[in-house]
Amino acid sequence: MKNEILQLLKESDAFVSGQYLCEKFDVSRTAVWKAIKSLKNSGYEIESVTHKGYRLVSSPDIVNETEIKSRLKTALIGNEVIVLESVGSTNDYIKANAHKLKDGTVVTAREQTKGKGRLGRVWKNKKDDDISFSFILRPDLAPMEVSAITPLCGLAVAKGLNEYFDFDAKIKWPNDIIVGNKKICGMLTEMSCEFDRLEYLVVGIGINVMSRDFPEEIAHKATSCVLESNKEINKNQLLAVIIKEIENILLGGNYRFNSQNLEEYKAYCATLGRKVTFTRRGESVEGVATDINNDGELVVTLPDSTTETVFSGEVTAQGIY
Ligand code: BT5
Repeated sequence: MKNEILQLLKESDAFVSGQYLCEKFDVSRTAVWKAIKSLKNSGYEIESVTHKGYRLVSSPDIVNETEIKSRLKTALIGNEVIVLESVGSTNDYIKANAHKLKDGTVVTAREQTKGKGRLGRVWKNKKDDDISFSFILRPDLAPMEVSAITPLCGLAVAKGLNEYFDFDAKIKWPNDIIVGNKKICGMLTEMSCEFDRLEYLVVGIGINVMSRDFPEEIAHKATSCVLESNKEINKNQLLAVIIKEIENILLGGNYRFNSQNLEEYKAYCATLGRKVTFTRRGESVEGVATDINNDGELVVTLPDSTTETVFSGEVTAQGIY
């Protein structure tokens, strides 16, 4: 009911009477008052005047189910939106509740207390400053057929950020989004499989939005939307723009690269053309990143002109953190 009341207040410039809200939702005055109190606690400024009712004065920029859903026009991703006050990790929440979550459900949280990076690393974020969200998908595909999911989502996030802001986000292969050579977004894809059948995928995306400073160990390589753009930011709007891009690219191409989005990915990929170092059988190898193949793998040309395909693991690109 809280979200429905919020929606009504948003749609009305005038006061909405307490009596009207009680009748509309068939609840007591106390229940309405509690919902209003909870909205106020979430940062909504609501004026209440005896005999007149309630009026929304201003909304905080926090993730909110109603505000996200009202801006989403997607067919699958975001059909259900769950907003949590605080959670360890939105990826872990989806995995723990996968059995009862519908295909396409988006889970976001005002705060993650145990945000995860890849390979056991930590993803740092601050309450209400950043966007952390995950979604679950159950495509009827084999695990091998979704190998390009993370780079495809990377392309979508970079495109979404560039559509919303006036900056030039690029992709650091395979899936960091960077602006001016600093990381603005990280992604973590997890999946559950039975033999060769994919049960579900969870894609988790963390975007630095309002953070102006970072913990010392990442301060040299992290940036945020507010540091890179003067544009006024509405997190719910930004999230909707990004989800729309993800759906277009993933569902439009059936989870694969096609010639069009592969060309786009290459144009967005800041790693291409740079000297790179990667590890092969425990040994450090240097070369130049020259191409991306249809599976989203990085093709590196070595000094002897042979090529090597790098499909996972760590690649250090000269000039980017
Ligand atoms: C990632 O891993 O970049 C994946 C991050 C995924 C976060 C999302 S948020 C929603 C969902 N729920 C989760 O629990 N996770 C996902 P990786 O490529 O391994 O990079 C991790 C490294 O990035 C860390 O070791 C730090 O060096 C750096 N890092 C941590 N927090 C950062 C931040 N806020 N901005 C930039 N760099 C950061």
